[in-house]
Amino acid sequence: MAKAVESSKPFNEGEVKYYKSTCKMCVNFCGIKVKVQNGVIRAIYPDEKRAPYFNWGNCPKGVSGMWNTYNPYRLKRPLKRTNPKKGPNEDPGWVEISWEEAFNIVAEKLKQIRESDPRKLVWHHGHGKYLLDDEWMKAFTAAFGTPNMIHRTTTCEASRHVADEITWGGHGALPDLEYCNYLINMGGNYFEADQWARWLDHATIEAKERGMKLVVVEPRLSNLAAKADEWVPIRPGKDVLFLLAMANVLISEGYVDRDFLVNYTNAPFLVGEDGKFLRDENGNPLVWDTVTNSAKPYVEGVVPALEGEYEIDGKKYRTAFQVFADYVKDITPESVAEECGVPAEQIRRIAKEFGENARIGSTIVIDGKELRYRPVAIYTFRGLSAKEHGTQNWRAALIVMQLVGAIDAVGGFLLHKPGSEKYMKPSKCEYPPSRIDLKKSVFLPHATHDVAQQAMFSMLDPEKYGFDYKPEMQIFFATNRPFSTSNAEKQFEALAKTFNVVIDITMTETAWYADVVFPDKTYLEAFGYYGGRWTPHARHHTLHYPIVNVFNIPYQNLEIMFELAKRAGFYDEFLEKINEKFKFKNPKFEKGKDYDAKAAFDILWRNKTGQPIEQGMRDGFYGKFVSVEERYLHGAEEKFKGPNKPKMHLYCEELIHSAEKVIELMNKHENIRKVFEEWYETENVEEEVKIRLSPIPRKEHAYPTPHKKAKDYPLYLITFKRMYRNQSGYCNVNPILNQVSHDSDYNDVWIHPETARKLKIDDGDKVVVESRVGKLVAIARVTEAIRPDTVAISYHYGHWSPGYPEWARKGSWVNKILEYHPDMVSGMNSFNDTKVRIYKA
Ligand SMILES: Nc1nc2c(c(=O)[nH]1)N[C@H]1C(S)=C(S)[C@@H](COP(=O)(O)OP(=O)(O)OC[C@H]3O[C@@H](n4cnc5c(=O)[nH]c(N)nc54)[C@H](O)[C@@H]3O)O[C@H]1N2
Ligand SMILES: Nc1nc2c(c(=O)[nH]1)N[C@H]1C(S)=C(S)[C@@H](COP(=O)(O)OP(=O)(O)OC[C@H]3O[C@@H](n4cnc5c(=O)[nH]c(N)nc54)[C@H](O)[C@@H]3O)O[C@H]1N2
Ligand code: SF4
Ligand SMILES: [Mo]
Repeated sequence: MAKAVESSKPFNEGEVKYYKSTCKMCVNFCGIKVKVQNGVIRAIYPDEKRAPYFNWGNCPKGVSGMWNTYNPYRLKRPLKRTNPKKGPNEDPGWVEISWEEAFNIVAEKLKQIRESDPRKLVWHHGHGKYLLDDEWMKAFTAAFGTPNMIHRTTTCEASRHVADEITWGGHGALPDLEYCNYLINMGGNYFEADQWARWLDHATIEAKERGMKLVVVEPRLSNLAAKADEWVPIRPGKDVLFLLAMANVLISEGYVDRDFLVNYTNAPFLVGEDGKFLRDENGNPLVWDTVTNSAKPYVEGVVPALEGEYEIDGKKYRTAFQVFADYVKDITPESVAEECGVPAEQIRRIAKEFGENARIGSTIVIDGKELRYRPVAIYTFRGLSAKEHGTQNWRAALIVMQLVGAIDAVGGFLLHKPGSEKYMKPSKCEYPPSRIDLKKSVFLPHATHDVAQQAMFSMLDPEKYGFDYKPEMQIFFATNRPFSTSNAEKQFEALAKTFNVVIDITMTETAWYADVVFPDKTYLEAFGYYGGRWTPHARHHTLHYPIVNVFNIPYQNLEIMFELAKRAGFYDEFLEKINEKFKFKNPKFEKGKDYDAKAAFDILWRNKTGQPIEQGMRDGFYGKFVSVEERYLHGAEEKFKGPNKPKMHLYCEELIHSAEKVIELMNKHENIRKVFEEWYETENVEEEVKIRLSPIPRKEHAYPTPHKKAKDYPLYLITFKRMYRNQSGYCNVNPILNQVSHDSDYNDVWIHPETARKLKIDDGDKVVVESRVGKLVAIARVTEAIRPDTVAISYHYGHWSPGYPEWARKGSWVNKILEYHPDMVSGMNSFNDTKVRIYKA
């Protein structure tokens, strides 16, 4: 192991020092206090100074994070492949090379590609975004000249973001837990995962102690569901039916915030029979003015009608609200109960409780300001979004919250930076696609986030998607991408065809396919920045910096990028792009000058916080609390309220325009239709496009492709994360986390006792779980914490890279049996839609 350990004095002698820093074992960016003695990290504690901003404690990953840094299986020196053949069973024939040689090999390749066609470089990062902030990578790829920089968002939660963006022009929102009285959580798994977990955990418990009711709607009894007042074990994928039925009850029982819908949303806009808005000659959408009884733009003096049908120039128009109300009129709780697997009375009661608790019309005075008070919210993370119809699922929840006016009200659902109209327009439906991930192309028209899983599929057959180029080189920075997607084995085939560079801390499966591997420093050894997690009451920036350097690694990630840019001849362009992307004002990067990580992060920290880097290295963060004004009056209130303002989208008309464009292009280019036929296993593609790009969520969105097509596979498969593991890599080589959480060669598969009995499976039996794309072995865990028609297997396990020690290669790789049917709106990868059968191994 490390020299530092061998030469250290006895464990508890010597001066003790504490360093305030930021944990990057996951994406919560918690405050930590690192205890160092004799130059060795002895313990990690939560930082009490960070508690008012975010985390009160740390999770098991956080407190054992040093075991990842003091890990003998880390990458320590650059490696070069000597066997050109790539495969899971091919020995790469690694040889250790000098940093000098590694930089030169990679820079040479970069130079070649930049001269021939820079688009042939594809850059991927995952956790790398959060180690550094992705503007650095955007600058690197822009300076190089490739459009192909791909973050992981569609393998994460992109459809939730896109639903937010097309509805309110921004993404990221939180329940206002300090005031909320009724929270419905639809599969947000924040006692095991989630990106805001270390705030949501204590904020939820405090809210519950204050009397908030918590209802968890989820097929699996998550750790959060176990703490809820009510667990509603819904059938996977049917949440959209539950939500539409809630809307039915809210409307029929009169729990409708008419003032909110008229003044903040496009609910009063007039919709024609083609589904499009009636507009004036300037393109302004029209409402029915009840003062003059005529169609007008919503300007001063106009009082729009919320509901109704109107005849204008011989044509019929209904308000958008009326279109939605008519659609859900027959979607009663009784009509969806069986499909949801939830009794009608329960759906009806929850809807009424939600409506009642919303206190429509009420206000509250805080700090002398009278504010809208609607203390109800719906929350999710990947529960509603990690699916083929993820965007429409979350749209349904956003509509329910609009109906009762809970958006941006005290106790309701608080938006983060709403109102960007660029998101609320029809897509340009680019064809041929410029980016290898098909982002914003005709295939995935509203994919405003990077389509992580698609790049490999595109590379396997570029002509199919209309590309006129074929990538030749891929760089992976802190991501084990192909391992974490659907149909994961297939993903690796594309990796065998390109020149690959991996910057990581362990020999991941992706690294196993590399030509050159660069070791990286960990978050306890390197500088790193990320804008911290906002909460309703605070904002903060987070920093980490070198505390130790266990293997004396000379460069960290950003420095590797600087070095490559220098040697490949685009260093000055890189620096210029950094200034541009970050919008640096003072200080800025200067052309021709050398920067190490400290100097670079000093520039960043000063621009972000106005403080020198020494402040960040003392506190690990820089934060401020927000005023009541900022918290409640700068969001929806400022952007959408009243006449002459853009409106929040109850009705996403833009999707109809996008659908028209998709169909037009599809009729010109046969290959587009072919791709849709393959993705969605249908010949009626036109109808399918219209349903997927529908302006309001529909019943059809409860039926992802495998639910319709995998007839011989009776059980729903869902996946989830575990508290002791992070993502696809590096907790498996943390001996504490590995042993504590998992000492079996296989994952558990959760099976309900009734199902187990029928299948003659006992607790602890070895079983085969088989889908249409693959099978795996798992251990039956017979439990009432799952629905009888559903089984659940966790992510994170089943590593097979021979670069990991044997004990780190345990568990079952669930991703290899997940089917791939992307969400047409957002490009989201499908994680929770697969159907399986199970039998004894
Ligand atoms: N079945 C199933 N699949 C899932 C999920 C699920 O819940 N179920 N979750 C999905 C989600 S939400 C996501 S975001 C994706 C994530 O999937 P990935 O893209 O695979 O995960 P990342 O977090 O991006 O990458 C983690 C990588 O960063 C490396 N790393 C860690 N620290 C450092 C460092 O300091 N420097 C460098 N260079 N490397 C470092 C790790 O070793 C590891 O290889 O997986 C998705 N896949
Ligand atoms: N410990 C740990 N924490 C992490 C991470 C990690 O890897 N490990 N990763 C981080 C990242 S990148 C992310 S994106 C977040 C993800 O955080 P979450 O989204 O909160 O966690 P997941 O476990 O991915 O969420 C899937 C949840 O959806 C439920 N679910 C599945 N199908 C359905 C359905 O049809 N309906 C409903 N209602 N629920 C369903 C599952 O039971 C599961 O609890 O976690 C972050 N935090
Ligand atoms: S929740 Fe994430 S950031 Fe916080 S301590 Fe745990 S691993 Fe670290
Ligand atoms: Mo994620």
